[in-house]
Amino acid sequence: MSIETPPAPAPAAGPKLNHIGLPIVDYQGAKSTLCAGCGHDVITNTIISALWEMGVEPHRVAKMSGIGCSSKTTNYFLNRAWGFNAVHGRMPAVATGALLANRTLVTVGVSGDGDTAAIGMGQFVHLLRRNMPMLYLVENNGVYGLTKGQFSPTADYGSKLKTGVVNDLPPIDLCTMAIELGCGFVARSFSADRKQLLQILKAAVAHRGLSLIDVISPCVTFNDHPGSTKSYDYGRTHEQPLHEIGFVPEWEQAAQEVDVPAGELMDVPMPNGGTIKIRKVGRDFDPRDKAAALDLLRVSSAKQEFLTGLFYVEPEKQNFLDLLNLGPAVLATLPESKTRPSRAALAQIMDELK
Ligand SMILES: Cc1ncc(C[n+]2csc(CCOP(=O)(O)OP(=O)(O)O)c2C)c(N)n1
Ligand code: SF4
Ligand SMILES: [Mg+2]
Repeated sequence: MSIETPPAPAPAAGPKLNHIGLPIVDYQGAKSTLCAGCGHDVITNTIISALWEMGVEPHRVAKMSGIGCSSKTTNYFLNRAWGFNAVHGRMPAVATGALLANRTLVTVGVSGDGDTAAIGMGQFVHLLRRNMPMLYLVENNGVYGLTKGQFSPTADYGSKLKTGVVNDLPPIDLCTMAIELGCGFVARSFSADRKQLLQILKAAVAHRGLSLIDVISPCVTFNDHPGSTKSYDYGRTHEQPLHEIGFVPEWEQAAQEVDVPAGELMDVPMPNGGTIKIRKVGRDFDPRDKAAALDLLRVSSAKQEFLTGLFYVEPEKQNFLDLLNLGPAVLATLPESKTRPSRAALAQIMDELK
């Protein structure tokens, strides 16, 4: 009698891993407590996808935020990262301190239009001017969602609250301001345009200076009605993508180059690796041209257009840490003997002051 060997069981199909060997679950966070349908939650999921696809190591990320529904976002991704939920509008100062102490952190800041453009404006402008190497994403719904839907400084002139109140003040355009103040990566997207947002996020993570992404993110509870210019309906019917955009990281570059038709794309190589690929949609626009970007935004905001895409990129721009000429040492890990003067040195200083 012959005994047949049973076939070996097929290996169990495990979860898909990114290029550093981690499943996407390692990039997830706590369960969201925001209103069902809030644009901010779509952005959270897109941030998770972008960081996973880029193979960012979760323990190297510092998540920074202020106060608002938007600022809660950082709790909903990357459970294994560092995080600091700052006072309303004060995230830039905290992020600056964290980056100075440890320049190796991948810093992801999430803020709101109120947190950034109202109470936090004084801090935000200096973050732009300093070109701090971090991602700064504004979840822009035109209202203070957490405090029940008052207009914020990014609300469009003439847009209406649910109560019928009309906004009679002009908006602050965060993208124009960012370009003017020296930010080297400036983009706008729409939370319902997940495909575009994902590519912009990946390129922003690859940028070695400050990346500002202004994402229109509808507040379904207070600003998603007819008369609002930050609603899902308004966004879907008015969004005008400037171009099609893609980001190809270094490790995918070789495969991608095979099927790209010559002459169709504009390539923007990034100094730390990877390439932004831009395909024109109608108009000729080069996001490396600062004057053209400012002109484009001036004309489009005067017409109250909802333009999305990468408006400006200056890949080689020096960031704050370059400008300070900080050496490679990570201050947070230096021994105390190197970071504080000795008792004798302090005593000598005191003697000199007598
Ligand atoms: C110092 C201080 N002032 C005011 C408030 C009240 N407050 C909390 S969140 C918020 C506005 C949040 O708006 P935004 O940043 O647009 O976030 P959203 O909730 O719309 O996502 C305000 C005014 C506060 N928490 N702290
Ligand atoms: S109030 Fe608005 S911004 Fe806040 S969670 Fe609800 S829908 Fe989102
Ligand atoms: Mg808001």
